[in-house]
Amino acid sequence: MALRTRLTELLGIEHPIIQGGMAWTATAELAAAVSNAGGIGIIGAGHMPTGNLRGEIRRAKELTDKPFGVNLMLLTPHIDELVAMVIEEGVHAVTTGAGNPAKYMTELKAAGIKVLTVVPSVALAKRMESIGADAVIGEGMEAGGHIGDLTTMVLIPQLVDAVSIPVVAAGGIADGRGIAAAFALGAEGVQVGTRFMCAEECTIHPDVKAQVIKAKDRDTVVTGRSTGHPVRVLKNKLSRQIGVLDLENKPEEIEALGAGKLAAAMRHGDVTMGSLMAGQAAAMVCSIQPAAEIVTEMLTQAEAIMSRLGHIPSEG
Ligand code: TUI
Repeated sequence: MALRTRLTELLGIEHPIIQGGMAWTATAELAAAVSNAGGIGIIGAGHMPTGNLRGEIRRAKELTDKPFGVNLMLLTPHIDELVAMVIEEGVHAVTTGAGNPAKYMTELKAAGIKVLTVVPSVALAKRMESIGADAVIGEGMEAGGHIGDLTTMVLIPQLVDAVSIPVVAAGGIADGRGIAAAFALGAEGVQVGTRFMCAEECTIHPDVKAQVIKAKDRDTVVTGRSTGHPVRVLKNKLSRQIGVLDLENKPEEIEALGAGKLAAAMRHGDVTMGSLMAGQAAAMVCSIQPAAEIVTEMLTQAEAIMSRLGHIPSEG
């Protein structure tokens, strides 16, 4: 059985699973592995310099013939240059995060790139639909990294009611139960981040993968609210220090303390003073597996649940 939706149609993919474009985490290797497994892999640009991202895109092209995409993190200062380069290189899809991509929509669409924007609210979803987004990814606050303030359970049905373009659910989805739940809410696909951190092909430091696997239900915390950019991370010494600065309302000190800390964790394995961005679903990640196995396992479980519930989405 195949879960075919307007999202699989839009992206030309087999399964309605988008791999979250996590900065310093979702490299060409992970993206290509997810695309080869029939979902769509997304390279996370984060604050990456233009030349590095170009290199990642070219490597992904060598590793897969399937559609893949790039996540553009709109807070990065050289975003204009990144957009121009992504258009020049040509990718199938762009997901955007941490801001409003209105400025870039026309040029991305004109280049034939599918644009899926992460939205934390109904208002932004409507605006994105009105300027031509191909789909919206509703991300609940269960997610890791930079988050909005609504939960997935509450955000997704409201988005489905508010827009006509496909809605993808993100935040807290790490197994087939999450996929089935997202479909029950009206989503036509899911975005999965944290579980793919523990894919074999994910190039983050093994000590970070170990922290994700070890995590229990209450092991993440939202820090940096006073900066206006709240971020969910696994609790550690850094998150405790930022928590104190948050209480003291010292956003500049938080920005200074946080600088470079995502790379420190993901690349160098600093699990004490690095920024361990991960979602609440870390508690549901139990092992390191090949990306293809993660995709198959999630889909098999989702399909079993959906047929048990008597809801089998029709083909096409
Ligand atoms: O972007 C993410 N997650 C991220 S980005 C990131 S790198 C970073 N590091 C430190 C501080 C900030 C970012 C780590 N994780 N997820 C998608 C997402 N987008 N979540 C929330 C939003 C969002 C928020 C506001 C999207 C649009 C938005 O619009 C505001 C507006 O301008 O209307």
